[in-house]
Amino acid sequence: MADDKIEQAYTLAKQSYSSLGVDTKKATDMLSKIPVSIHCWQGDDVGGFEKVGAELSGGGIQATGNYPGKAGTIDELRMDIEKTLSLIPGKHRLNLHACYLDNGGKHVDRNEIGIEHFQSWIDWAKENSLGMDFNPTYFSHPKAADGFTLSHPDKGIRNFWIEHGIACRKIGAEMGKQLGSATVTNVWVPDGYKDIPVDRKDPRERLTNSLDKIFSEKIDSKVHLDAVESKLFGIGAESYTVGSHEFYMGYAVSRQKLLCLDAGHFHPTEVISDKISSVIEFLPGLLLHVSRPVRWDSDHVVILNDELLAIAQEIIRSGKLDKIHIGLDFFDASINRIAAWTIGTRSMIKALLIALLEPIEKLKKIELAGDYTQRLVFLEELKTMPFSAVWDFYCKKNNVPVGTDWIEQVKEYEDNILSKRL
Ligand code: RNT
Ligand code: ZN
Repeated sequence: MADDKIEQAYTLAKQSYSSLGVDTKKATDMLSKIPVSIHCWQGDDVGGFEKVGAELSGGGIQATGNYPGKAGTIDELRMDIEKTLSLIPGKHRLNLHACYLDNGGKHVDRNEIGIEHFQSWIDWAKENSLGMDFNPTYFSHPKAADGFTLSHPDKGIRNFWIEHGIACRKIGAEMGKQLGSATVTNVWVPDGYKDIPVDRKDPRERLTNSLDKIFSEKIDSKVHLDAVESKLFGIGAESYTVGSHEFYMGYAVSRQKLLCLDAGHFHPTEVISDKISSVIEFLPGLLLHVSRPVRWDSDHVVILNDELLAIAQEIIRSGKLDKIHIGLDFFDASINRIAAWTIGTRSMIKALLIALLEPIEKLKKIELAGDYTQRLVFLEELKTMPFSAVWDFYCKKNNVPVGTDWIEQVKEYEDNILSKRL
């Protein structure tokens, strides 16, 4: 789109918003300060770089599709992320899984990882002005093959995974320290039963004990934050998940950990947008795994749908931005992976912008006055306000492509680079 058209459209939009009492400049200034934690695992279908036997992700999560060109090495993944970042406005974060370690070609087991295996990621993140978040990897491993990790009945296996958790916190803390911004290290375990269990209690007790051991060392919250992620079910764990929502609600509140709400980890009609304000008062913070479930925890690419907008509105309207960490969690292997990242991340940022462009105080006043007729009028009207002109202007100002212009660049990258990968 021509530059002057973008400016003209923005000037008109600015006036429309101003008549509602909304300052577009203030909104975009705020937007530029909200980082989105971009997950590394969209780039290679949750494969990682351990290369033990190149197992699939397992643990009840599954990337489907075989679009060519997935990153097969750390260099390729970094290159793909750099390309993606060049198409996304603002400064963001990289969310890395432990299985993406840089082991220099020598196998290192999960309980033996150290900062040395992630130093090249930290250096790279620094060069790219990225903060980093981290995740222990409790899947794709022989010791996770029977579906249990931290709640495993075998003490030896449990200890192995506890050691992994402890190692990951140390790594996360060092990341946060070096990058000058607290790393959120998020624990998700796939533990559960395919069929109806007899004992639902003992595995939960074991999980509690394992987590307590992992978290026993106190780490400065300026460099590191712990999060725990619940789930409803997984493939092969349909009947019982040890780390259910209620389990982690209780755990996070009692231990004052961040609770991670993944949009795909609840019953199909349940939404995380309504949970944000329900839990935030009782927690030191929240981590969101913004995802898109389609009939199940399918991890489709995030798009600008009603729930994404509702999530963004809750983040902004609640005024709790400082306590909410926004992470993405999707992995679609059936489309170009750089496009997947770009679509999902741009949609997240766009949703935040739309939420920032609401006359929140005015809407709250109308609601408090009991004028639900006007409330509905305004909420309906806001849906067709010219936010796209503000978005285009924001992209241009941040030197990233406007509109669909970015797809040409992705095509070119696919032709020159992705298509040549084995
Ligand atoms: C799995 C969880 C978890 C993973 C990542 C890869 O259901 O959502 O967050 O997607 O750790
Ligand atoms: Zn998740």
